[in-house]
Amino acid sequence: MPALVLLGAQWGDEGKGKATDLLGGSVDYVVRYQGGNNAGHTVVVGDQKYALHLLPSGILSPGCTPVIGNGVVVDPAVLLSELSGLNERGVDTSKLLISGNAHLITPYNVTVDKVTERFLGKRKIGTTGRGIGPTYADKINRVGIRVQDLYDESILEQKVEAALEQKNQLLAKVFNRRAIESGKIVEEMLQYAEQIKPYVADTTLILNNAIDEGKVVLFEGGQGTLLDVDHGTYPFVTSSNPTAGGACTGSGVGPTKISRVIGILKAYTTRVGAGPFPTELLDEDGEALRRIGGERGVTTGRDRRCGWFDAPIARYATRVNGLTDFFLTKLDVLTGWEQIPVCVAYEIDGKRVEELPYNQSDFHHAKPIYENLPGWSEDITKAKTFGDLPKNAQAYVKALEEMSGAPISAIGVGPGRTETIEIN
Ligand code: 2SA
Ligand code: GDP
Ligand code: MG
Repeated sequence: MPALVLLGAQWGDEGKGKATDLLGGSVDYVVRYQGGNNAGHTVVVGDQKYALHLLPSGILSPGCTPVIGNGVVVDPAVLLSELSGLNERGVDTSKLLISGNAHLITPYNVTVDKVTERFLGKRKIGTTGRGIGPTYADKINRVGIRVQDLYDESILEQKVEAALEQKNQLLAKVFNRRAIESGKIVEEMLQYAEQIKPYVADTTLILNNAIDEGKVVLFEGGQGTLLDVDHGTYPFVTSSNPTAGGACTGSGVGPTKISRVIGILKAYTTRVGAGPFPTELLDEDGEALRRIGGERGVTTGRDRRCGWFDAPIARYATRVNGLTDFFLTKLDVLTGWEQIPVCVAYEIDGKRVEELPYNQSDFHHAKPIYENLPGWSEDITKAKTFGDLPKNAQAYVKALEEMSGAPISAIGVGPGRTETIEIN
């Protein structure tokens, strides 16, 4: 198994951090390939809880080399504070590698993110306000600042000036804000340069060499399939590619090296931020899922929107990612419901539709068609094998597997490392 991808099958927060950590002991490298510190990945080890935003979850596995790939956007201040926070808790972070080609989130990117959201008002995306979209916009506009630019002051100055020229006009004319001084930005970015230097590397070369030597590389996605800028619910998406193809472009490892793509799938559905969500529950069931599942943003602290499982979304994730298998998470959260509705298809303008519609308006109008599956009331958090689960819980898992189009190879029954059922 040279390389595998682990990614979110829904709108993020499916439990990718826990799943990555679970595999961390058997892989040599864990690579973030997109996104930045908008991600919030929770890992619970014994009585310790870690919330990772930018660093790969593999950083908590001692034998594993964590890598920030070229496709990631890096806020240097956040990077350094996350590293020192982990060091204070005794975690060794010295093996970290950061691609010199990764783009840097600058203070003006954060400003533009926040100002744009305010300007959009009711039509806002509900971003995390971490500067993610504007940094990727600069990358595509070819006015981005990369990690390697920190090590050539005159290049850094020229690039920051170029990036600010248009922005300052926009800030002044449209948003009525003061111009941002390039000198101050350069000064701030240079402060971080020396501290980051030991980690900077040609990560593409290192990862390809590692794979050639038989090492195992795990690509850890941030956010989820429906937040993908190409395949998600555009424009209510993040600005990168969490889907499987992003692992290749975001790391410089070719698709022929990847033999397994695992979709992390929550036993119900959640979403943070704005945008369509057919199975969303605005009643006491939604409130109960949020409370029992602890559904609150790990980065922004926002309440997550909650709803029942949506099978067309799972099938879509199987398709666009070429999933080989699923890890089903948070099954324990559903304990106690007499009946559990599952969305099997949509009704759109009076017609039954089996698959996720590509048309944005159709998805906005999609009404879920539910099938009720019988629930269970027994505590399942101590279950170690599939056979330990109550019959109705087994049937729920089997039904989801059938509807989703790929086998379920693990089931989460609690947040802890050991609260997982592996299925061979
Ligand atoms: P951005 O900041 O430009 O990426 O926001 C664009 C949309 O992407 C959503 N998004 C997320 N959705 C779920 N989880 C994310 N990470 C945090 C978490 C979120 C948090 O683990 O809980 O703390 O709020 C994440 N990151 C981005 C975002 O809500 C917008 O809809
Ligand atoms: P990620 O962004 O996909 O890594 O997920 P988050 O960390 O944002 O949110 C998932 C939450 O669910 C975290 O609080 C995890 O500790 C928790 N979690 C993960 N798997 C399970 C599970 O199987 N059961 C329960 N109850 N909690 C889980
Ligand atoms: Mg999260």
